[in-house]
Amino acid sequence: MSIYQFAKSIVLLAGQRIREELSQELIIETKSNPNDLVTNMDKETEAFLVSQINEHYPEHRIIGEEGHGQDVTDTEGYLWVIDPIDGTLNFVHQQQNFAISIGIFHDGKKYAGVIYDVMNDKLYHAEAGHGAYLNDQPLPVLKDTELVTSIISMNPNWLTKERTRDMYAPIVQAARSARSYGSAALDFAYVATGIIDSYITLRLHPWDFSGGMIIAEEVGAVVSNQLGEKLDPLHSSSILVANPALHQELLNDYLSPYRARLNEIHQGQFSRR
Ligand code: 2AM
Ligand code: CA
Ligand code: CA
Ligand code: CA
Repeated sequence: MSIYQFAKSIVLLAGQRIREELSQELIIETKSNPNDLVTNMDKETEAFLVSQINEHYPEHRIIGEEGHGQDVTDTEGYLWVIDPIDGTLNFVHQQQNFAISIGIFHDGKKYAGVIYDVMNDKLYHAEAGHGAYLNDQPLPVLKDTELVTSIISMNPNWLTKERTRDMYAPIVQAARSARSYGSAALDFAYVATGIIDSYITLRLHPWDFSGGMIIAEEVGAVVSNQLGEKLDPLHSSSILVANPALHQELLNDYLSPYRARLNEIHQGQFSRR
């Protein structure tokens, strides 16, 4: 079995475990603030994935949101970047609209991405250079769109903050419409399938974007930070993902006037809440 096949198989197993345990009462704790939740299922799912990887590929290294991986500071060899439950708030409040996300890199290069929409049993996956799939269906390359006919995804929180309102309100205003799904991984998957045309957010961690970046780029999406720079699996970043024409329009017409502020935000002087 290839590493790619193995990754898909353990994600499907992890999803099955989550579905089976959904009726059991969750243990919910807070992390950085009262709205930043983690449950026993986040931790158990990450522990399961990490133990499976360790057992089959002891030399591979792992970064996981819940800390079951290692402290990784370089990208040598195989690197797994794991979010056991992306969309924990959706998981807790809705028992749906959450995903397992994995991005795998080899010597710093993209190798494979897997995103599993657990409750809808939809597996988005891609091996770099070999196209992206939803379950067994190949995903077509994205068509270019203009903002006026595009649906974008953005968390409305960004429109309530003084520091970001003037940057993002014109985008929402000019777009055909805006959505907010509450799972970064699913946002990437929705761009990859053309359900939305762009996903724009100010701060994601490597486990939020790694799987999605690899899948979205396979269908021709442009994935960068909001300064147009490449993402790196070891660092948190702002995110702009869209089909090529829309990516360029958003970058040139809407975000580049705010380069100075975005640079400041990138240097970590802005906290999300
Ligand atoms: P999580 O559910 O794995 O924590 C919700 O808008 C999206 O942003 C989810 O993908 C969520 O991932 C992520 N997210 C939640 N809190 C965040 C934070 N403080 N910084 C960055 N990303 C966050
Ligand atoms: Ca979290
Ligand atoms: Ca996440
Ligand atoms: Ca998570």
